[in-house]
Amino acid sequence: MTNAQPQDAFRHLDHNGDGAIDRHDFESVADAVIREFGLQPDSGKASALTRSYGEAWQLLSDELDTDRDGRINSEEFNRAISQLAEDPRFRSHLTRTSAAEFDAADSGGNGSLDRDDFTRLIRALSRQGGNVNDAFDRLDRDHDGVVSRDEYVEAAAGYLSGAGSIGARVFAGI
Ligand SMILES: [Ca+2]
Ligand SMILES: [Ca+2]
Ligand SMILES: [Ca+2]
Repeated sequence: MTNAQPQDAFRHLDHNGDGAIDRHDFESVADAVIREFGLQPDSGKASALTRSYGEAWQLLSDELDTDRDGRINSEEFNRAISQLAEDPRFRSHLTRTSAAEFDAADSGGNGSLDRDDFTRLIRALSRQGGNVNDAFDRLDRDHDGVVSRDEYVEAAAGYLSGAGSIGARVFAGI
């Protein structure tokens, strides 16, 4: 399967916008989410988030940083991301990371995010100011005004795996 929007994915992962993906991008995303939801840095939710981002960076850099300079530039990313996105080990990493993001934003702990929680989460995850409302509406398929954990995790974890994925459709334009 081909990835229709590697540029979008690269843009999202390059959180500080310096033109490459490195460890600092993952640390700054974790910090942004932890700050946005007022989590204690040593809490279970914050630790799960920091740990899963750290593991995701490790795996990404092992597979994509071909010249081993500690940064994944867009050429390195585009060359191999579609193949990596189909790797079951990578997908299970993404699932854990997405679940940790969701749990950080689920302040009530009831397994659902309302529009406000979701908007705050996406704003923390992405420095882009895209259309979060549309993304929420596409995710909330039963129109009950909340996004469930399964809906979020399936879409977010599938985001990198190609044009036809729910994630690609949901997060397009953010
Ligand atoms: Ca960066
Ligand atoms: Ca590199
Ligand atoms: Ca719903």
